[in-house]
Amino acid sequence: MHLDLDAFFASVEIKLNPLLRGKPVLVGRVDPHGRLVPRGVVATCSYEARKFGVKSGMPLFQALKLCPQAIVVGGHFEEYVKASEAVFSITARYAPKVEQIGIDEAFLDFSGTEWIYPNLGKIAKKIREEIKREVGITASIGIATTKVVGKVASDYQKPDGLTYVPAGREKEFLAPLPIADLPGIGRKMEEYFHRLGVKTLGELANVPFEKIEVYGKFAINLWEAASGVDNIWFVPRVEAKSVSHSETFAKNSADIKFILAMLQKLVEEVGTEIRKEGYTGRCVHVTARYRDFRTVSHQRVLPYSTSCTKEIYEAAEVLLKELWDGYTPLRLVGVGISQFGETIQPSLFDNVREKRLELEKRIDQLCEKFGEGAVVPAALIRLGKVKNL
Ligand code: DCP
Ligand code: CA
Repeated sequence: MHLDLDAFFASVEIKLNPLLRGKPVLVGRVDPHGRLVPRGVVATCSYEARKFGVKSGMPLFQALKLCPQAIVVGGHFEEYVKASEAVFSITARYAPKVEQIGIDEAFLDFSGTEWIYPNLGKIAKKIREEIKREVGITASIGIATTKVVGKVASDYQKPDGLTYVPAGREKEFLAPLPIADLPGIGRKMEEYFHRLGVKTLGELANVPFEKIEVYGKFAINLWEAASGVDNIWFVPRVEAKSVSHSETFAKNSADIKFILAMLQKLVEEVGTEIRKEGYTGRCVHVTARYRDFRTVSHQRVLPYSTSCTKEIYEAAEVLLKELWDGYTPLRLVGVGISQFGETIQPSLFDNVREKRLELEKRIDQLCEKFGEGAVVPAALIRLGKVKNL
């Protein structure tokens, strides 16, 4: 299932100021201080503005020429983050695995849950209703067996749409759509295929493999995707507020012990940083980059907010094992935590958790006093060895 919020920044602005509802609204890009960038570009716009041909990325002056009555707003980035966090805490109530792609988009993986959710359409409806009720904005959802088709399906009936592509009907669903509807096809690629006489995804899927192969791996990916094969990976575009650390290895590695030791080191860094800042977070995310730069990331929302290295590591290890194929060498791993500031839910384990946290805070103090690495978990000693090889 793929979920994408509609005209996201604009929808949040409209929620903040209901007088804007039904009007063409442009959200301008803002600088890091939250001020509108003069002569800036459109970050996004309401669907009413889109009727005039306004698009995101367009210079504001050009957008205002197309639609002079448009109202320009923006700059409430904290509100966008808050809305995004509220949306993804709703999805976490239902989906066992959420892979957030940007600030307003995620894949919800329901595989293996057929016995609890025999009808995914119903769950999607519930998620959309809860988002509307609790966050006050609309989401479009695509349900399909693969990520690519799910993503195209969530775009299919935007805004406020729900599209379900039954298993086995993927190719048929994609066939009549223009090739530009496939994520990853940019303007140049589109023109190139047009020159070959290929306009729809059905036509793309029917080009013989030999003809695609010569244009390289990227073209092969798109060709496979047009046939409904799942192979496109997405890299997060906008980072929500989070603390994360990553490291590119001196040498690509497929050694699980080395990779887990590296993960542990990065979690230690993340943990130390958030404890120092006094944050606790609920959403742990892990990224792995293959030697060919293919980048995959997974995240998991914990049942409670934490700043405890051990707890973050436990979640991170599971995530890494889920997303890495286990044999292709990696060039980088990263780990982070977000969704700060939620209240800690009391649990039976609170006593144990508190003691663990106390211990970690004491280690932080020792490290501050005697320098980084004064107290390290045994697993990290391996890193020293590997690095010296
Ligand atoms: N964004 C941005 N600059 C861009 C594109 C997007 O700042 N060039 C921001 C603003 C968007 C948000 O990211 O609201 C999400 O981007 P989407 O591409 O998903 O666009 P929208 O959510 O605005 O519209 P849609 O309804 O088409 O998903
Ligand atoms: Ca969106």
